[in-house]
Amino acid sequence: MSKVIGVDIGGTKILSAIVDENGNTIKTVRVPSEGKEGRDRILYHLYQTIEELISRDIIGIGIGTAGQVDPDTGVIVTATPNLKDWAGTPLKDIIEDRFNLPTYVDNDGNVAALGEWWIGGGRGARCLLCLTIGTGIGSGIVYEGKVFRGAKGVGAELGHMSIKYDGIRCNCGGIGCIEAYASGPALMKKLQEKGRSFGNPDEIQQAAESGDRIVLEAVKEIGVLLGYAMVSFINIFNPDIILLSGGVSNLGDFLIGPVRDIVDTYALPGGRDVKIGRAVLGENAGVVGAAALVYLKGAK
Ligand code: BMX
Ligand code: ZN
Repeated sequence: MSKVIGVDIGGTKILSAIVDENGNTIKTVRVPSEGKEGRDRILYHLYQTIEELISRDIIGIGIGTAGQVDPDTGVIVTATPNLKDWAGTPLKDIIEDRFNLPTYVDNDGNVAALGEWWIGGGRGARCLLCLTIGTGIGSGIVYEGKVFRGAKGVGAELGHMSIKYDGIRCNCGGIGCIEAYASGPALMKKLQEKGRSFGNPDEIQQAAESGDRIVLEAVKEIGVLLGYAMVSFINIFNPDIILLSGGVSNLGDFLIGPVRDIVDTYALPGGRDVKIGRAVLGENAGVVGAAALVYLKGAK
C-alpha cells in the first residue's frame, strides 16, 4: 500500500505522520517549530521530521502550514510573526529539491478541514467549516467536496474576522480579529489578567473539569466571542457542520456550550440547525489532510 508523509506546521509545533491511502496514521513525529525564531529554524525542524519518516514506500509529501499559501506554486504569500520570515518561502520547490518527491503545500486550516472531510467528522458534509484554535485561529472550508480557497488561494482565513472595529490589534495587523480574543495565547492572557497562570491548554482543561470558577468564566467569555464570529460565518456560508480542533478545542462543551447559545440566539434562523462539535481526528486532522492533498492531487 502506498504511503505519504503529511506535515502540519503551526506557530508552536510541527506534527508529521506517515499516512496510508485510507487515512490511517501510522507513525507520528512531533518537533517544535520555533516559528518566532524565523525561517531557518522552521526549515531545520521540518527537514528533521521528514528525514525521520522517509522511506522507499513514500510516494509524496503533503504540507499544511500556517500562513497564506499559494497552493499552485507552494509559495508562502504572507505570514504573521508566529512564523517569522516565512513569507516568500518557496516551500514546494525547497522540499521537492531536497527529497525528490512530489510535494503539495496548502494552509494548515485548509488541510485540517480537508482531513475531517476525507475521513473524519465532516464526511458527507456539503459545507464543512473547520476552525483550528491553537497559537492562532486557522480555518478551512470544504464545499461540495472542494477546498474553498478564493481567487488566489489565500482566502478562508476566518480567524481574522473582526468582531470589534475599535478592539485590540491582531498579530496580522488588523483590529478586533477573533484570533486576538479566542486563540490559545489570548485565553492564557485573559487568565493571567484574572490572576491565574497556566503552562499549557491541558492544565486549563483540568482546572475547568475540576470546576475552577475563574477558568470557567474565562472560557465562557472567549466562547461567547467565538459565538459572535460563528454567527457571521453561519450567515455567510450556511455550513451544515462546524468542527473545532486545536488545543483550545479540548475544552469541549465548556467552550462549545456558550458558542451554541450565541448561535441559537443570533444566527439568522435558516442556518441555526448547524452542527457544532469537535474534530474527530483531533490534533491529527492537519497531518491527515496534508496527506490527502497528495492522494487527491491538491484537492482542487
Ligand atoms: C494565523 C495565520 C493563519 C493560520 C492560523 C493558525 C500565520 C503564520 N498564521 O491566523 O494562516 O492558519 O494562525 O495557525 O500567518 P497555528 O499557528 O495556530 O497553527
Ligand atoms: Zn487578524
